[in-house]
Amino acid sequence: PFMQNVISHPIFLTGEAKTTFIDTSPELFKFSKVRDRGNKTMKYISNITVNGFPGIENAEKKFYEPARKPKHLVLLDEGYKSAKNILDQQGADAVVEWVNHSKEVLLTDTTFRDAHQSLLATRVRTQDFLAIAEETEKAIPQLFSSEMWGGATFDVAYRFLNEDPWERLSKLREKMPNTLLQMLFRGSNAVGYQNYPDNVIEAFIQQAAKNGIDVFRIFDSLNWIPQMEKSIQFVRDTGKIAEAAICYTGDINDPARDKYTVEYYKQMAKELENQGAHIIAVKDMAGILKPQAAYRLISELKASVDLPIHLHTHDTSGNGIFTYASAVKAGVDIVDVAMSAMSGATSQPSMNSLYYALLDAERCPTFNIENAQQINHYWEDVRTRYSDFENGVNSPQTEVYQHEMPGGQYTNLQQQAKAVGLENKWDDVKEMYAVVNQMFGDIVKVTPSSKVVGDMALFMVQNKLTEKDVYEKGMEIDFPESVISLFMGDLGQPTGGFPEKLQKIVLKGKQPITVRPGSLAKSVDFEKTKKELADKIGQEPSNEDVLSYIMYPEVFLDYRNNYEQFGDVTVLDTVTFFHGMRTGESIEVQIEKGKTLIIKLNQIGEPDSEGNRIIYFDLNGQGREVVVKDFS
Ligand code: 3PY
Ligand code: ZN
Repeated sequence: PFMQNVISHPIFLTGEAKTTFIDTSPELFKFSKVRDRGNKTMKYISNITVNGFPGIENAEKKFYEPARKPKHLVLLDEGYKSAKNILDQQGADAVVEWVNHSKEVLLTDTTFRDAHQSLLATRVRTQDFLAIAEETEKAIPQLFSSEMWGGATFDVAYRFLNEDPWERLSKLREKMPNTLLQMLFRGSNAVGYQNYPDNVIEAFIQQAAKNGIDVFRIFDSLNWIPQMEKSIQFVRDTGKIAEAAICYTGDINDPARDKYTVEYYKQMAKELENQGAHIIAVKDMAGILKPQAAYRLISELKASVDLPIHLHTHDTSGNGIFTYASAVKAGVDIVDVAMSAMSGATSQPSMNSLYYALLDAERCPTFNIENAQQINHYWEDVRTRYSDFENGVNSPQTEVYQHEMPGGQYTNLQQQAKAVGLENKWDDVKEMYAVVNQMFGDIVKVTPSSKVVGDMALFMVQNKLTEKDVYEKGMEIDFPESVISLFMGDLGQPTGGFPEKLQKIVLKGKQPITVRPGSLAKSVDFEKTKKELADKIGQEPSNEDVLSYIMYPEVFLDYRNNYEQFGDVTVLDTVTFFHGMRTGESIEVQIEKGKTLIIKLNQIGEPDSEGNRIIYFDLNGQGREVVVKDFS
């Protein structure tokens, strides 16, 4: 095909083709580029078809009807001014004012982030968001924001979905120009599991703001404000909205849990207000804020600070709507909900249910419920494609009040347990999680501190260790790296300090730090890192690439490596992405506007003595063969 391109090229035909002709006529390579992409895509499909997708059963690919899309939406006038329009035209303070003056409760839709992080191990792909993004914005323009980035979505995108999270951001930004896009930011831990130098935090926030994030929900995994201050300031510097979160732990109405009292939360809210937060979030990441406690906490916070209060919960216990209704009565300004089909259980409460729970009440949110129900049809259908990642929590689990595990961690820890062969010991792991929390001194449990508690619980169950064993034989035990790091002070300081006895056992003579880890961390030299990365990937990286590489060096390089091998797999439909193809099946893959590959899988050959199979395809009608190693 290349030679055909050459001899039919107009320059070649005039006889003017010189030795530079090939170099200066990139169109000659157009054909081979498409073919190259086709080969890479078929290589990916072959591998998944033969070996399955990591972490899920390699079962028969199921048939699905296309996901239903909204049939008719009732649209608002063109002139409607959304929260995003206010931010862009009048700035962050004007948005705060607007929220403060809104009589009804406002909503953040978490469907694109926390909902699938909490229900489907964060595995929902960009393609499935993009297909409904525009309609969602049109259907419910009254939303305060859409939480669609941050938390675990960042590294899961690279690690498991072969996707660039920055691309997800820019594509959603394009599709939702009138919606505030919100991210979950782990303070000094950014979107990772460890502390990063201040200049990395600053650069990350600047880049995220530039690429489209409007609201940064900033939290610290130990509620240690020194770990949040810089992030709040960096967000303020970009002109975007700094929402500072208080992570809710314990039970304010239980006198036995005297570490995290109403006073504690009020104090924290006031400090965050003084630090320059625009909004205070109460982040009930596990869903343990009970309805009566919610009424009390929100009432007290509203009386203590002038800022809007944004409540986040998970519906694990089944009490989410009741908690929100109580909070709404107490004056909460914004609450986090998800599309019904992506709500409930370890996810957020349902937007649609909340609407009806508050109907005819003074502060019922204003939006078109039929529109929301139509958008929900789409999610009912899309969720079925991710059934392999369901966490099995199909009914309310009040034991969350005992183990206090964050909804966003539930599926991840479950996967971690499965990976070390403990899937049948899941109940033991949950129980041990509560034991470890008390051993650690009753700490705030949210990423990354929750991951440390989870690692320790898994470690103890795996090694059949009791709490007593740890105190008695701890000096001979090599604890997980994350546990040592926590007790070293690498994630900051917990309320009331570390339990000294356990700290000594874990650290075995090492000296912990008590200052902010970022004050000791050396600044990253971005230019140098850029060069180092350029050497590794053989091309000039973007600033986004450099930030990702700093946070996840191996994950990022693996992603690049996969990209080299398989090309852009985000263009594959979700079922093919996870399950490959059936023999005889044809699929269409749009690799770019106007360029579609038609791929037919004809036959899967028998493995040779080395386990290699030949997979026979037609690519746009021409026979192709791909060799793939069968690892079974
Ligand atoms: C995350 O940090 O990923 C969380 O969802 C915390 O709740
Ligand atoms: Zn959450």
